[in-house]
Amino acid sequence: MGASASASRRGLANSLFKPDREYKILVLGCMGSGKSTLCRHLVRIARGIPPILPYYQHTLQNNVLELYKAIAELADRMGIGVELYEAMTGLQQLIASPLYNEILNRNRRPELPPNHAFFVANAERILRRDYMPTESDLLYMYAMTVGLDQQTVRMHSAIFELYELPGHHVFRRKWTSFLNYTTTVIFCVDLSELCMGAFYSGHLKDKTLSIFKDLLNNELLRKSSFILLFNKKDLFDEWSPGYNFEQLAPQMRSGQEALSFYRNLFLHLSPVKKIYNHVVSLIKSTNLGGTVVDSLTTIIRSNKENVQPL
Ligand SMILES: Nc1nc2c(ncn2[C@@H]2O[C@H](COP(=O)(O)OP(=O)(O)OP(=O)(O)O)[C@@H](O)[C@H]2O)c(=O)[nH]1
Ligand SMILES: [Mg+2]
Repeated sequence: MGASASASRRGLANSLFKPDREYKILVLGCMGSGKSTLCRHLVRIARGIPPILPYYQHTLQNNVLELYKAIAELADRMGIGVELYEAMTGLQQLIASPLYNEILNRNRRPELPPNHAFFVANAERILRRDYMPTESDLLYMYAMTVGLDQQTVRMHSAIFELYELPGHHVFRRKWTSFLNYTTTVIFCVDLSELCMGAFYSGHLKDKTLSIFKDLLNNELLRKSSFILLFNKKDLFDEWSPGYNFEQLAPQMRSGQEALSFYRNLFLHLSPVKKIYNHVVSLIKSTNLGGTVVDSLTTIIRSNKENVQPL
């Protein structure tokens, strides 16, 4: 986005937000759908200063070690390369062996941790003793959120209380306690799920849609507005070619058709509420937090009377 566009957005937002008003934003979605990644984007935009990078060193190194374990276990389950990996002493040999490629060739990517390709490519650098994370490394990092993650950010003279609630099903049972006085729910949907068997017949079946439906129907969120972020478009684009989407609905011929169909299922859940929505890749494009800020601005402008400050 150019300087003048962001300046005009800032001007618009400044005229809409009352300086001393606070807005409660709840970031929800299934486990791993991108909630923390989004919050980091928003905080980065709002504060304008880089995160404290050394703080994330061990999490990223742990992501590499988790990957090592996952490759070895998956290879074991697939009955390949057992001898190979037993004879190996470290991650680099494991990755350099034909084993990882064989897993990819047999299309078992969804069973590995998210963004394994990034961690495979950068394993050596990340495991170095003097490793210092970069800001772009942080985009690929995964640490399950436990409990409540809350940050206060000031954007355009409005104060946002940003709450991320964890997506794991054990924690989802507690979401209800946090719904009151919510201005806006930002709900993240992981599009890569559409290319996983479990989405059609396993534990992911009807899950994300029904969670979102329950939120829409929740009395505590009656006055809240909703932003849907269909995230991980990059992974979807990588995995969807050749995938059989007829499992989703008959005559789905391409990934694009499947994505539109799935998106409409969400958007048609509420005939009355306008649901703002974006298809994004939180790790590939810049200014994605800005996309969300634009929607928040529009919501607050169009619902000035209805949207509740805290
Ligand atoms: N490829 C890709 N990966 C993404 C994208 N957005 C997030 N991720 C990755 O997905 C993983 C999970 O992201 P998080 O933001 O931690 O997910 P979360 O929703 O906070 O997960 P929980 O806290 O466990 O509920 C991380 O490894 C991110 O790097 C995206 O657009 N594309
Ligand atoms: Mg999280």
